[in-house]
Amino acid sequence: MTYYLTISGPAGSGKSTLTHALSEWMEDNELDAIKVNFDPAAEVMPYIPDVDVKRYVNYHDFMVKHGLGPNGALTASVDYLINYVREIRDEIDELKGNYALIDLPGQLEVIAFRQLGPTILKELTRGARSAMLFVLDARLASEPKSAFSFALLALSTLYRVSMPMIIVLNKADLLAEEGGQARDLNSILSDKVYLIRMLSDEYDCIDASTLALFVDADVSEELCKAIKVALGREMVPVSAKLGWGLDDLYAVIQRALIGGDDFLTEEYSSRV
Ligand SMILES: Nc1nc2c(ncn2[C@@H]2O[C@H](COP(=O)(O)OP(=O)(O)O)[C@@H](O)[C@H]2O)c(=O)[nH]1
Ligand SMILES: [Mg+2]
Repeated sequence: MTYYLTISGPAGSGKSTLTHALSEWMEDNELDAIKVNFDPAAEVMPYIPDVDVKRYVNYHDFMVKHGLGPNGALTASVDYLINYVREIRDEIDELKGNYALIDLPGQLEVIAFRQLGPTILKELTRGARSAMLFVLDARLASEPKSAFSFALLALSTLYRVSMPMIIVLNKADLLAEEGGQARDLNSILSDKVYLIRMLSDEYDCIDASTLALFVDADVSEELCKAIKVALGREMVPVSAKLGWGLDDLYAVIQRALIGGDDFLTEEYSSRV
């Protein structure tokens, strides 16, 4: 049984870098990771995909033959994948990996704001245990306004896809002190990253109202409360670039998929 991890988040947050880093971490821990490029427009990737949707759709064709701009062509080519989702799933299943890492397109609206994106993901992961890693740039999440908009993006994605979501705060290296280490990333970041602070139990949403983020201070406070309830889950700081925090991320993935701390997956592992 292959577990599916779909990797989503705003453009440039580090989805592809994380796909690469997590697959290497898994391989080092004797788990087979299948890397799936699910972005028809991806040109350079930090890894060699085992399965690549570019085999099924040609993004440039959509621009040239249909006269679409870059965004329109991406949306159209992802929608078009609905015709091939079975084949893609078969391709992944044939590789019999422990995990399939699905590196989703940078344009979040394809998944979060459209109909077909979530349908495709549902078809792709049908019957398999799956979770979504929602990758955010920790440095951007340090600023209250961006933290609110990230939280709302995560929420609108969560409402679209029916799978557990793990928020990954990437690029922790940019916030760690000079010479900082992977150890204790949480404590390094919890002061600096507003999104972590805001979702912590200690944070009183009345503080959000004093930041006057929205037109009405009460709206900021109520929204903060609602976000805490809806999104109040573990967030994992990592650096995909330096490989920090991946052990912790894997433990959270295990809890989301299996509900336990068991290190190994059920089948296919080269260890069992
Ligand atoms: N400093 C730092 N840069 C990162 C990290 N992860 C990704 N990046 C950089 O962020 C940029 C976007 O990364 P990419 O993986 O292509 O993002 P994607 O669009 O979400 O797939 C690249 O220049 C990466 O090298 C990280 O953990 N730390
Ligand atoms: Mg990418």
